[in-house]
This record gives sequence, structure tokens and C-alpha cells, in this order.
Amino acid sequence: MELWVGTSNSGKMTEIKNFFMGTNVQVHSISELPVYSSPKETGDSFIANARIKAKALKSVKSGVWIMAEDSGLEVMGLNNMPGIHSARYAGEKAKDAENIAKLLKMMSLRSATHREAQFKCAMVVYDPEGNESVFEGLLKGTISRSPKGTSGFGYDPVFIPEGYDKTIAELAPIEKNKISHRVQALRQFKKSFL
Ligand code: ITT
Repeated sequence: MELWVGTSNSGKMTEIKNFFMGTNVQVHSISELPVYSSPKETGDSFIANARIKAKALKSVKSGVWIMAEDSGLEVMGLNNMPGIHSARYAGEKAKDAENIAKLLKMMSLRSATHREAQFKCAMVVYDPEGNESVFEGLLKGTISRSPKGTSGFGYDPVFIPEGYDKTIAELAPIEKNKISHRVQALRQFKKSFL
């Protein structure tokens, strides 16, 4: 199966490639296309944005499997922010470290006592005939007081999954790929189509 993934996030791409390793799925990314500009994420939900990204790739790549996902972090003490704005929380071109710094600052400014948080992933898949499927994943945890660890990407250095005493960035990538919100959605994809 040839699967094209509509993401420009190399951290996501690595996790998706690792997930399908050893299967008959050949994973391709938009970086292999000679010209491609990612669409604006104008949706008001994770699913809407995942659909925008999947449809954009489908419009230039027909007759293959297409997947895109939208994901983010919801923090209870911040009224579920940054949510769909996770990638650009500290600004349009914000780096992961800047987003994390803003998150910790917002939590201290608001004296946010509710450090419970969750990662969400919505994945939209089109089969080669253009039929759509949607899969979702959720990982609950808490936000740490300071960043720890170097593995993964995004908010991994400040997210402690439920049942763990380390941030995701302190876990080996193989451990993250057993529990993550993205892997939960990917497992449903695998169960449905492989
Ligand atoms: P694409 O839209 O090109 O896929 P993106 O990084 O802009 O790349 P999103 O719009 O879905 O992707 O935003 C996801 C953001 O949420 C991501 O940049 C991280 O800041 C955060 N995030 C999502 N999944 C994460 C994970 O597994 N670990 C840490 N942070 C994560």
C-alpha cells in the first residue's frame, strides 16, 4: 500500500514511519513532491483542519492512500488552550521551545492549579477511490513545572503521561509510540485497512 502523508512536521513523520515499519505500507511525505505548499489551517476543530490538509494533498495526488492529521495539547487550567493553536501558540513561526515557554508562563500568570492536560489527534484518511475515514486518539497527562528531556517534539518536554513520572521527552521514542494520541489513531487505521 502506498500511503502519502500530508504533514510538514518531521517529528510526526518519524513517528508515522516508525509505526508502519515492517508492514507492507510504503510511507511517503510531501517533501518528496517537487512543488507543494501546505494549505492554511482555517478550520475550527482538529478534524476540520485534518480534513483541509488531507484534501489539499488528495487534490495533487490521486489514486493513492492519503492521510493527514491535526493534533494539539489541551490544558485544563488554560480553558483547553492552546488546542488547535498548539503549533503557533507563541506566534506564526514559533519554535517548540517558544511555545513551551509561553505555555508555562500562561500557567504561572493565571496561577493555573489545574495542570491536567490532554493531547488530541484527529486523522483523516482517503482511500484511492476517495472514500473518507476519520480516526481519533487521546493521551491524558499533566504539565510539568519545567521542561525535561530531549526526545520527541513539540510539548513533549512538559507533558507527563498518566501513570508515568517522566515527561514524554524523557521516554525512548519506542515508548512514546506505544501510548501516544497519534499511535492510537494509527492503530485504528491499521485495524480497518491492513
Ligand atoms: P502539519 O500541520 O504540517 O502536520 P504542524 O506541526 O503544524 O504540522 P499541527 O497543526 O497538527 O501540526 O499542530 C500540532 C502541534 O501540536 C505540534 O506542532 C506540537 O506543538 C503539538 N503536538 C501535537 N502532537 C504532539 C506530540 O506528539 N508531542 C508534542 N507536541 C505535539
